[in-house]
This record gives sequence, C-alpha cells and structure tokens, in this order.
Amino acid sequence: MTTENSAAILPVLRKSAELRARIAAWRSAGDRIGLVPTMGALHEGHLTLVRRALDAGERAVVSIFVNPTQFAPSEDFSLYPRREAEDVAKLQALGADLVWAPELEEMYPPRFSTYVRVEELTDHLDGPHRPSHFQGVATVVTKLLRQVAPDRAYFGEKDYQQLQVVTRLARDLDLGVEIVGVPTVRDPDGLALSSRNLYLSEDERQRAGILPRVLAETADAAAAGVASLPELLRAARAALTEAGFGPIDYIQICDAETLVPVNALERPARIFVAARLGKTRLIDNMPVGRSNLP
Ligand code: PAJ
Repeated sequence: MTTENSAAILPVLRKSAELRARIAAWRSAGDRIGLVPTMGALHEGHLTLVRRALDAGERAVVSIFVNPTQFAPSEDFSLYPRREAEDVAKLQALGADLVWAPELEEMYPPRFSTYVRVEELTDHLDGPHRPSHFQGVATVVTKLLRQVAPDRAYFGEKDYQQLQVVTRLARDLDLGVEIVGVPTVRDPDGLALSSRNLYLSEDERQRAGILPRVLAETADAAAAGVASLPELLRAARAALTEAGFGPIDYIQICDAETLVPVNALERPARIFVAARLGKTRLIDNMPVGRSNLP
C-alpha cells in the first residue's frame, strides 16, 4: 500500500517472531498482503514485481535472502552481490511496506533436514545442469510462503522454470496463495535485467545483447515455419558460439506448461537458453508463436 505509509521508515525485520507480529496486525486490520521473494541486489525487474503488489493495493513484503541451498558448491554463493542498504533505499522510495531479511539461522536452524522436491518440471532445462538448485528454491520459497502467508506472491518470467516450479508447489502443497507471473524487464538492447549482469565486463555486456536478439529471431522464424525447429535451434547455437558464448548449456523450444522439449508448435511454447559469456552464466526465455499473440 502506498497511502499513509509511504513516508514512514521501511522496517527491516530479521526474526520470524517480529515478522509474525507484523503480519498478524495487518491481517486483523483486513489488509491484503503481497510477497516478492528476492536475493537482493535489486534492479528494475525486482522493483516491477514490487510495484505490481502496490498497484493491487496490497501490503508489499519483499524478502531479501541469499539462499545457500540453491547454490551448488561450485557456484557463486560467496560472490553473489549483497547490497542491502541500497536495496532498502530503493524499496523505501517505492513505498514498500516491509523487508524480511532473515538471518541464516532463522531459515536454516541447526540440524535442518526437510526439503521440498518438485518432480517433472525439474527434469528439463536448468534441472539437469543444476542438480540441487530447484530443491533449494522450492524449500526456501515454501518457507517464505508459510512465514509471510501472503494472498499473492510475485515471480518473474525471467526465471520461467522457477515460476512454473513455484506455481506447482503452491498448488500441490495447498499453500493457499496465488502465484503471479510478471513479464521480463529488459535493458534497451534487450538483455534481461539480472543481478548477475553485474559480473559482466564492459565488453561482455556489449556482446550480451546478442543473446535476446538470437532468441527473438529464432522464435519468430519458428512461428513463421521458416525451417524445422531442430534446424533453427542449430543455427541459433552456431550464432551464439560465433558471438563468443560458450559453453551453451541448452537452447531449446519447450511446451510452455510442462517444459517438455517439442519438435513442432502445437501448443503454447517458449524458447529457452542458458549460456556462459566469460565466467557469467546467463539465462533467458521468450514465448514462441501462438503464445506471442496478445
Ligand atoms: P532473484 O534472482 O533475486 O529474483 C527475484 C525475483 O525477481 C524472481 O521472481 C525473478 O524471476 C524476478 N526477476 C529477476 N530478474 C527479472 C527481470 N529482468 N524481469 C522480471 N523479473 C525478474 O529468483 C530468485 O531471486 C530466487 O531464486 C528466489 C525466488 C528469491 C528464491 O531464493
């Protein structure tokens, strides 16, 4: 809500007892609550999700927690950007209502031993490339949804597989929350905003704009039936390699709901890519064909 609260100091809570008290007070006042889970280093993509909650008249709760269980030992957990003071200032300016920035022990007490695993959807795309990633995401998101108990929770299409995984787990586990997907926010050259873009050198950042261009061109060619999907994907892979991307973990067209790779466009589909540029792993996705239509 942006009304009487926008000038107030934005509270940053770190203990679940404090969070519970605040949420209970809002609930008894009849307020609706929207949750935006993040790992911080906030950019315009994150802020767009927060605006959606505010525009819906909800108390906008933003969680900031760099979740260790979704990073493999070889990944960038320790390097991941942490900029809490800047994040809080951005959220304050926007009129968010609460930052939930739990301490590690609040989320993972000693001898933590319970995990949430979502099947099927995680067999594809990032699943095989990041074996424990979605289990870490599903576990932390389940906890956040239980802690905040929002009416709605907002997730970006930027991480489309994550959005599907969270939608499935919220339904399967009867969490009673509506999961809202929000279109990807992009820089003017088309690159999807991401906290990990901070890792790119100036030269890499220049070249990174090729990734969404190749995706969009391949999606358009697929929708127009210019060639078979495998042929178009082979050409896309070659274009990315030529531009200095590699290794390319995948570039695939998949069913938009099940994420199963497809060879023909019979149902709404999306094109997905994960590729490294230097040391940075970039992911992106877009609708193809019929699902492109308004
Ligand atoms: P994080 O990468 O910080 O992203 C937080 C949310 O912002 C996610 O829902 C993500 O899809 C969305 N987002 C990121 N970039 C975006 C963009 N360019 N346009 C629109 N939305 C964008 O995703 C995570 O954190 C974590 O896995 C989390 C869900 C918080 C669990 O730890």
